[in-house]
Amino acid sequence: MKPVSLSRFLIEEQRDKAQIRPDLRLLIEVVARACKSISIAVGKGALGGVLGDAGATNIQGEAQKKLDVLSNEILLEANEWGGHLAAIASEEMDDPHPIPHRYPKGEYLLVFDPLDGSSNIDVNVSVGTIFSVLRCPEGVTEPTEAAFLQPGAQQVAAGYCVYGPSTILVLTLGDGVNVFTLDREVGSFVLTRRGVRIPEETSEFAINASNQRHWEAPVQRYVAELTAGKTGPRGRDFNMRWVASMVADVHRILTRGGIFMYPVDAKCRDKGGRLRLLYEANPMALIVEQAGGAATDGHGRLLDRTPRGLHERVPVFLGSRQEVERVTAYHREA
Ligand code: AFP
Repeated sequence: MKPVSLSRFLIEEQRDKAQIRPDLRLLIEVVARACKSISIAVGKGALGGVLGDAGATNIQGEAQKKLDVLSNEILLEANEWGGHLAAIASEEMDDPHPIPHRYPKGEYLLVFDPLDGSSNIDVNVSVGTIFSVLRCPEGVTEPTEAAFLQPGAQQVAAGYCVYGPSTILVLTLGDGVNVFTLDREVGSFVLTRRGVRIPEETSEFAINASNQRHWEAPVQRYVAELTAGKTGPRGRDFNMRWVASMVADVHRILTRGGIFMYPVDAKCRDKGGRLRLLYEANPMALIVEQAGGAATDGHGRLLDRTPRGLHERVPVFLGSRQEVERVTAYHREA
């Protein structure tokens, strides 16, 4: 069968299924093109002169890598002229980025983590871009932070691009999850997996086990049962993976199942968690749910939370439905 390009897929979603509007199709194509540029920059490694620290810190108090700043600029420059956005927000910027007055505005808000997992760049481990699309509230012509503070269930689209052995774009428009692989020779994303489903059951979990002493009781209980293996209450052995790049960990789970956990721990309790709700947890939660998985903050559905700030952090439990439901039940019992 002839390969289906991202452009053709989006046109069919728009024309045949009326699933998306022309402006959203344009937005997704522009973001995908920006991800291609980021993939090229990341792929150059030391030869591109963009490894190492940028010498600045972001609002999260994290040292910015040169590629964090470059990726952010690539996404801003690609998206500000198109006329499909009312504003842009990013992990790397304290406040929303207004669309310059010389360009028309559109009905969507774009929020992203331009380069997630950036502590892995200098050691050549997969990193990625995570993005989320919301509608700008009716009548809001100069969107401020408040315009972005919508529950994740309001997202009209979400996706990530993982820069690994191959560059893979994973996308949901609210009607399932589809996977596109970058054909570097042609320079276009090609549909390589349609209608992804996460296995309900899994024997693989992902957590930063070095924080074990800081975990709350439900997480202590849940992980202890997994590591007890065949002779323990779960009656089978489990395996562990932790890439420390959410995009890579989530992509593995989307591909073969698993549960990803970043609970509140003593180190990040005062901030409410480690991962950011708007541009890490929410887009990943929508993708995981659209693929038949589940995503909670330990107590309730992540997509139901109303964000209290652009950079709000939350606990994250997502992946194979049976496991997420189990660890969430343990929180409720506690
Ligand atoms: P960086 O972008 O600062 O590397 O953080 C990556 C991340 O936000 C997420 O991608 C990982 O799952 C998580 O942090 C890793 O956290 P630990 O470094 O505490 O394991």
